[in-house]
Amino acid sequence: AYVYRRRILFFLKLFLNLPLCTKGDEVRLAEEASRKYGSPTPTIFSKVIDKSIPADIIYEDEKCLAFRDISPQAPVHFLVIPRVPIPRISEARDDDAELLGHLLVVAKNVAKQESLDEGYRVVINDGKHGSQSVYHLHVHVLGGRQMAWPPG
Ligand code: DGP
Repeated sequence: AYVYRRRILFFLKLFLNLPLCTKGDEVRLAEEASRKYGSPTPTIFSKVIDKSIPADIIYEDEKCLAFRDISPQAPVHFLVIPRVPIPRISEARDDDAELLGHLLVVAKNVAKQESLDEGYRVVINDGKHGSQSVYHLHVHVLGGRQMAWPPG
């Protein structure tokens, strides 16, 4: 009965929890992720890259991918990630400059492809205080509504 209950909880978490994340959950996820940082376990984004889990990929090239965020915070919300698993922006090396520039160029091009003609926001969360929850560098692009400032 215990194993059965664990399995039910696992599937509930898998199919219900993730898409229903609240802001509080994001902070909790970030705290959990920051504790795990340094683990050799590939992140969920490695699985997006190797296509072992489904994602709505809207652009890809030899260096990066763009795909829609599973928990969109705006009418348009996509992520741009490098294929190489840099855990976070603060861990990028100075000689990653070309790759980092490429991610921004792709963010700009995909925003145009998504018709974000009125503007959009580009965000990189870093570490616990930045509420980073997935330790594979990603650039958020959010648009399709008026953004507020300052962010929470
Ligand atoms: P951050 O808090 O900056 O680490 O943002 C991580 C984002 O990644 C968050 O907005 C939700 C999104 N995300 C997490 N897991 C998945 C997934 O499996 N697929 C997709 N498409 N997005 C995901």
